[in-house]
Amino acid sequence: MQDRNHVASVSTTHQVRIIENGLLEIPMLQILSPDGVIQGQDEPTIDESTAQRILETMLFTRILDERMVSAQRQGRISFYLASTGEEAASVASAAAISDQDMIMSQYREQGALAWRGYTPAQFMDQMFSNHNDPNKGRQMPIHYGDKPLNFMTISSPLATQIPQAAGFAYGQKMAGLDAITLCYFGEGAASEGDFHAGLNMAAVLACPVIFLCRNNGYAISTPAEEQFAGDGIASRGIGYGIKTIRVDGNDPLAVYAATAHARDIAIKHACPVLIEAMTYRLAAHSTSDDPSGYRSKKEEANWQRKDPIVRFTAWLKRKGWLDEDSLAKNESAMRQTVLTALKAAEKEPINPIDDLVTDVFDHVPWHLKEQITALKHHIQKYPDAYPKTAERQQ
Ligand SMILES: Cc1ncc(C[n+]2csc(CCOP(=O)(O)OP(=O)(O)O)c2C)c(N)n1
Repeated sequence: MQDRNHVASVSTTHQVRIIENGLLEIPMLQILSPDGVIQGQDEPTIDESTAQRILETMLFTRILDERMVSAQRQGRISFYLASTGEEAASVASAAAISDQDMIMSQYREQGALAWRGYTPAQFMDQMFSNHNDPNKGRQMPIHYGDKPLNFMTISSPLATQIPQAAGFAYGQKMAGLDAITLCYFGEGAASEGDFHAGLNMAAVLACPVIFLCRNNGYAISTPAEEQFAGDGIASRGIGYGIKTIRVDGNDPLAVYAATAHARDIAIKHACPVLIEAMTYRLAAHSTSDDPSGYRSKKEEANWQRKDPIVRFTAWLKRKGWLDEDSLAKNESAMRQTVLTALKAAEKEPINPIDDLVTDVFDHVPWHLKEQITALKHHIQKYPDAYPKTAERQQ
């Protein structure tokens, strides 16, 4: 009987050898240059209507983000998180999988949800926490979720979706489904223990899950270099025995190609794949953040030149797949649709305050009853501190 080696393979050396960063080169897949020119020889395999829809969805996401950051500044919603500059990482990856696949995201992947067909009204109802919000107003703005669209509800604690995605994908495999789970997260979330537990579980149990890390350089104000010393997040995938791709996250064609390839592998070999999408958070972390305190305008300008929407528009024009007049009309129609949906959602009543604690537990426990009574007294005492819609419900 042969000895077990406990590792993939063992070669022997007779000198002390240190294995360190840089020994394994992890290249970054890029198909479009920042000015929208195809790199390499192969024309990407993407059809015209998919390419046009990717551009439209990226544009919609940017318009939605701009509008909602303003809405927060005007005091109409409490909080917002923009994905400006990172639209390709979410939209082009969602475009490359099947609508039957599950998506478990962090909070900056509204582009993937827009791709799936979440409507402007649905976005707004959630953000205004009105009575149409399936979360019944219990979540902060941007914590979307939609069962029919196979989009798991977003939760704030970082990285919880990573082991959940491994488990969900394991279930898909056990059920014999031709489906995978696409799990998004940031490089900051990859510092959580859940990232390591989730990746190891997915590798050992051979779960058909794509882990897509948006490495946008910052976890709020903490730059990536203060967060880890290894070669990004890709090197960790290899460490866990997971097939790994590093991709230019601002190149929609590269993200699309990498994700489509990853999905094929995940289904064919029933295994996880890690994609590290190199991108940049052009936006502030959230409406509660001011990046001028921790990064330079010059750095931001460098990345503005790599804008995925500008890059993709240039390629579509070159390809003859873009009608500029209809794009301009489309853009103004999108602005109008977003604004109309916003105005409609803010007029809708919110749910009764009691919804905060009902249909969470079978029976409302005593401590939640006490809290809801105290809250109602507080609202009665300080009515001006609460939204008018809340007053109407009292
Ligand atoms: C467990 C946990 N710790 C800390 C936070 C606070 N927090 C919210 S977002 C964030 C940064 C996450 O950065 P990253 O994962 O890189 O995503 P990005 O915001 O850059 O898209 C932190 C620390 C949290 N939500 N959950």
